[in-house]
Amino acid sequence: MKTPVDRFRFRPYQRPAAGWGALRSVAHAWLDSRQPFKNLRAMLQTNQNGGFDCPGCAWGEAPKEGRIRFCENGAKAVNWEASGRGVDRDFFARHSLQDLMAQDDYWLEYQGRLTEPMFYDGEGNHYRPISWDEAFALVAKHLQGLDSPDEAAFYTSGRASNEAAFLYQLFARAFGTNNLPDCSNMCHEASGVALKASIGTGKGTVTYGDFDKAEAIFVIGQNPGTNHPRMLEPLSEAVERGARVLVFNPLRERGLERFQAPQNPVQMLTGGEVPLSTDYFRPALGGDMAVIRGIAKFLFQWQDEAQQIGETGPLDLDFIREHSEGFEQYRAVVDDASWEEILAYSGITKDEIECAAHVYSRSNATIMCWAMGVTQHRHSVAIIQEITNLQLLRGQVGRPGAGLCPVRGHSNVQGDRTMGIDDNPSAALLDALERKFALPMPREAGVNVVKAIEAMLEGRVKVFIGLGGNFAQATPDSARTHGALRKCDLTVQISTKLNRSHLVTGKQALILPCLGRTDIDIQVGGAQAVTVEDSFSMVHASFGQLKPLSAEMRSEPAIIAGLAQATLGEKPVPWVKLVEDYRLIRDLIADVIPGFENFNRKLETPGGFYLPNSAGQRRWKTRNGKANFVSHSLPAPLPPEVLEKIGKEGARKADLVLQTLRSHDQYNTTVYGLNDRYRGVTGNRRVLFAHHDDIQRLGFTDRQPVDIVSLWSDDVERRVQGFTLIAFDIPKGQAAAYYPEANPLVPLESYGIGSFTPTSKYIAIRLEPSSAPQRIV
Ligand SMILES: Nc1nc2c(c(=O)[nH]1)N[C@H]1C(S)=C(S)[C@@H](COP(=O)(O)OP(=O)(O)OC[C@H]3O[C@@H](n4cnc5c(=O)[nH]c(N)nc54)[C@H](O)[C@@H]3O)O[C@H]1N2
Ligand SMILES: Nc1nc2c(c(=O)[nH]1)N[C@H]1C(S)=C(S)[C@@H](COP(=O)(O)OP(=O)(O)OC[C@H]3O[C@@H](n4cnc5c(=O)[nH]c(N)nc54)[C@H](O)[C@@H]3O)O[C@H]1N2
Ligand SMILES: [Mo]
Repeated sequence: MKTPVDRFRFRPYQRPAAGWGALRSVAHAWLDSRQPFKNLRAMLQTNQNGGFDCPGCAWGEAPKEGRIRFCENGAKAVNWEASGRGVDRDFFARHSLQDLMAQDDYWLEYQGRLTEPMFYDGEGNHYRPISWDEAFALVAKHLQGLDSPDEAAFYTSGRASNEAAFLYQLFARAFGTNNLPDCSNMCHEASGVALKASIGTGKGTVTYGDFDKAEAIFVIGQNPGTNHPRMLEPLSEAVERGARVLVFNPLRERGLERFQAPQNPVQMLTGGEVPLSTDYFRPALGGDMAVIRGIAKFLFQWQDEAQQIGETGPLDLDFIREHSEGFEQYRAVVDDASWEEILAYSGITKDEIECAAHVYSRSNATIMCWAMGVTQHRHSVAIIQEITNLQLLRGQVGRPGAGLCPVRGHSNVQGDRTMGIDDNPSAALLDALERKFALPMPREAGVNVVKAIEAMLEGRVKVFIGLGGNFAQATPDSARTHGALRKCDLTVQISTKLNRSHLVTGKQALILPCLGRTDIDIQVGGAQAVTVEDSFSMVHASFGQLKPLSAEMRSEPAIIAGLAQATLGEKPVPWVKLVEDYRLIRDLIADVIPGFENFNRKLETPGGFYLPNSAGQRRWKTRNGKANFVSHSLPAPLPPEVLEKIGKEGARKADLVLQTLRSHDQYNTTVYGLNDRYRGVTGNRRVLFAHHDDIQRLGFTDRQPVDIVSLWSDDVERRVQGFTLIAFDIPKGQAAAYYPEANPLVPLESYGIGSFTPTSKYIAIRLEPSSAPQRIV
């Protein structure tokens, strides 16, 4: 089946974000789903009480009634999931694993929903059908045959519901391991690590309502126009009411500049548009910490000046005295950092930093938001703690309209962590599980994503189970990761759609097709709801609306229960019985997870309930009971491993530093199409954005196909071939390419200090003339 593809074109985009372009794209997604009318009815139930939670991003919704609550990319996510196309036994009989491997990621998912369990037995080249009971028995046999429970890894992608996640972690731990790597390890892990040490919670401290009250909003390293389009409304409303919205992003992202609200008929018909930001700063990759330190330097300077003339300065000294620790030390590291250093690393000018510092020092309610531009660096934990330090200087945590806001990715990634999907769980969680289930829990930390890949490579992990996601493509260093998966005895993927993780198999492999968020989920006890938690810690129910494409699909909780029962019997819970009515699972959650007492009753409140945030109430659950200024010295941009490589090979330096990012037509490794509307690209994802002067300096020309090679101290060659250069409005020295096409370039060992998150936004590269067979573009 062919995928619809436009011809390659690059033409800078002039129109506002959203607007008619978004409506056209929604219409296309509907029509291409093969069941437009069914899906239209379902769409109107997106994010409504009694409807389903959008399977797109984790942004929350305003508690306002009667509005359409989906965006262009939410509509794409829904229509993609609710496809009328199916992948069944005939499909796998027609296509060998090799055939499928030769297809791109777009083609694979485009084939439609997985409709029946399939088994690859290691012989031949085809998956063949298998019954659910046989599949469960096969997994049980493999798990029971391991020398240690730590030879299995249980991966989770952030779409899994709270109910599925809770059962899954209980299964892994009752089996005997904390090997629970998850997509969060590649995403907001650094936010959790940094914030826990600084303010005693791994979550953001703001609620949706705070956006209405903020006087300034910082948007750092985030592209909401594509990845959190429902955030454009509060941003544009903030600008309209006179708040300052400061953007820090090396790229001029259209979704951070101008907006036309599709829900606003006047704007749509008159061509009206509103700004999304008031100030736009374009830092160096990884330069945000230097920017923030520069702002802090100005604040200290102004504080001193104010005190000399007996006035109050910008610092909130009462807050600092009453609530914090580490202030003096922080002041010392800021004093120590020279302006030369700050300006060299930040990539913006002193005047720009002063401008941001002025806005910040005058705003009495500042929210700081960030996403992958901040979390996917070697020094992400330090950057986030620097952002936190700045907020503490003015007491901007735990007051209305202010706070820290890591904007999460997958729609339930935050909930999954709350439910205990954590390779490094707290003692409190393990104690609570032990109390409730009268079963000793494994106490040793398990493997995260990077460590799981290392363990597979070394033969220490032999069985891989994926609850959703696309481990083979989402992870770094693709060639090595694929090798790691292939070394496993068994790989099991619980999935909605075909992807490369089904093709890069262990010696044996299973595909277990599951229901998605949009599907009606009928169990013995009737139609079931699941629950999710958004970025603002609101927990609410989600009801599927559409009849599943095949009766052979099972819900995620039912699949996990089947696997667990086959492996463990009824230890420590009657797994299969629990799935008859998910309220039984929620009763267990209520007894184990803080904040979920009376879970089933609380869910009856329209809009769900809020999980209180200790830091948001100025209670600091840190080791010393205080909010901590955590001091780091400014990190040099290039990591030692890259410097070592450059040193080894003489004078030639890294040509550019590359970030990998999302196009407007993808959901992580799910590619909806080959266009990136706001960046002006049509029909091609294998492109490399670079500055015109850099392209010339390096001896290439615009539109020339090139190979990209990344630099690291080991002798592994990491190369991707045949990327088309595009002269783009990007700071000199930087380059950008799409994820997952560029993932082979990210060295497995290049990860964040303390977070183990691959440095997907900072890869030193060199360019070479293309070695790929020439393609006409
Ligand atoms: N439609 C859609 N929605 C999604 C997703 C999707 O793929 N598609 N993915 C979901 C997931 S899992 C996540 S985690 C989020 C991701 O949401 P984002 O974090 O917005 O995703 P990215 O495309 O990785 O964008 C990173 C942005 O950071 C900027 N950036 C890169 N490096 C730096 C830096 O060093 N400093 C600064 N200041 N900026 C930098 C880039 O220019 C880019 O604008 O979105 C979620 N929502
Ligand atoms: N280079 C680079 N790499 C990155 C990133 C980057 O910015 N750059 N971003 C990282 C980030 S932030 C993240 S979160 C990870 C994402 O990593 P993952 O979460 O592992 O990947 P996804 O692409 O979201 O997974 C898509 C697959 O999930 C399955 N799926 C979809 N819906 C459901 C469902 O409801 N249930 C189940 N069981 N399966 C479902 C489908 O089969 C689909 O093919 O990637 C990371 N990798
Ligand atoms: Mo993410």
